[in-house]
Amino acid sequence: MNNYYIAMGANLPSGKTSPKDTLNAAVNDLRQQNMTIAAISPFYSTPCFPAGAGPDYVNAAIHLKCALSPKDMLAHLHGIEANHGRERLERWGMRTLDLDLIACGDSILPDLETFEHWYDLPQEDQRRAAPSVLILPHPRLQDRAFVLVPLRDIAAEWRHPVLKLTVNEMCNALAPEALAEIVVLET
Ligand code: A4P
Ligand code: MG
Repeated sequence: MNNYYIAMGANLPSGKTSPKDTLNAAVNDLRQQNMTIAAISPFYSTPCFPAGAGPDYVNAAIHLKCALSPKDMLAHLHGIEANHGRERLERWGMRTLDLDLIACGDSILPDLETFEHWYDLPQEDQRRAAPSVLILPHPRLQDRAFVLVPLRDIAAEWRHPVLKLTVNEMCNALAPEALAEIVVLET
């Protein structure tokens, strides 16, 4: 059984469905497909990154247990994104639903060298280049308060297999201003 951590995000309505309701619907989709939801974080309102590039996001994190391989899991997540109106127009563009694989236990995929290439990618190239293979852990997770704060709720002690830091420690390494911008959504 694999332990998956998944980051969910949305900042555009899908038809008449709000980003928050799209996230709820995606959770239901996952629940129905023989996956065990071990934990789910609260939903958070987060400012769009890059700043000013669109409406605020709703973000959350989920811990799933299932037997699918990482590649099949990503394909499965892409299927759910497509069902909720996701179109891939531009990298880091606005979206009705984004489901990113953050980690699968302590797997490093496809190998340490490829992980390090994407991890070390200069900022100006990050926006232009998207990997064609699955990279795990997600190479930007340590930079992003909108990923780490929800992840801390469900996996504070998960340890990054390359950086050797826990989610708690990665959170504490972020600027306090960045953490303060991530606020729990009123339900
Ligand atoms: N890919 C490789 N590794 C992974 C992985 N671990 N998880 C490949 C998911 N996908 C992975 O992803 C591009 C390609 O990366 C895929 O074909 C996949 O095979 P994508 O989902 O098609 O494109 P994307 O969503 O634009 O890229 P990515 O990397 O998911 O974008 P980011 O970096 O997640 O940025 N601001 C706030 N506040 N909250 C957000 O959630 N999200 C983004 C998206 C921008 N700003 C945001 C948020
Ligand atoms: Mg994505």
